[in-house]
Amino acid sequence: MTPTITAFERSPDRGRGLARDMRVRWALEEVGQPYDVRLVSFSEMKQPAHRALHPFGQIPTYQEGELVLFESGAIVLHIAQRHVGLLPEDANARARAIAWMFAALNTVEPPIVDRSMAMLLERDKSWHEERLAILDDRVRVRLGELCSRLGDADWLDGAFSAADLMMVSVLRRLGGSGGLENYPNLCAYIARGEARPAYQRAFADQLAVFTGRSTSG
Ligand code: GTB
Repeated sequence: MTPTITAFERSPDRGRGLARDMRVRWALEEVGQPYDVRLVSFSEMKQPAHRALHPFGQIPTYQEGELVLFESGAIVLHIAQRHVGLLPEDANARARAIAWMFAALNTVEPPIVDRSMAMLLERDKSWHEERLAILDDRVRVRLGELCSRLGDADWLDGAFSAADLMMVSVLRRLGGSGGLENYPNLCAYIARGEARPAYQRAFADQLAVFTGRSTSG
């Protein structure tokens, strides 16, 4: 059964692949699962029909037959569990990869999102600079810790897995902020993720929504 995901009809990032449908597209490309995309407008996302799929009126959602999922982490985990290629076979290695997925979403992503929300919504506030310094510091702490753990390794724990897919997706949101410059190993890690053919296909497909160009053929 071909799953259907939802994505922004008009993404504010203008096709830079920062909205959370990108990580779902990437996972589906990694496992070779074809999928359909239903584009939704901001107003559609808040209508009852979409809220029946996503209680918070957001993207992405994932529909596969009777199954409806929301939350990009849950969706990527579902894809990784149902297909070969995104999680190790060994039970302990699999548990560690899932722990890293949670770390990406629960420990690394929050300070990054807080920072980007401050840049987006709070720039005109008198306290913006002061708050930004605090948020930058929180991001720096997490990046420093991640940088130390990754060291010279290619991926977080052995072979590429859904953990790396999620961590690279989260770190990409810092692109252009200057926040990654002091961490050459993290920059190289992101570049390794972005160089994967599955990433490239997913990126091209979400960009095509913005440019209106077809990616098939
Ligand atoms: N925890 C949920 C998940 O991981 O799936 C969060 C889902 C979420 O935040 N969805 C956003 C959304 O639907 C899109 S991805 N927002 C509309 C709303 O809440 O009304 C977040 C996002 C949006 C845009 C950019 N950008 O333009 O750079 C980056 C990230």
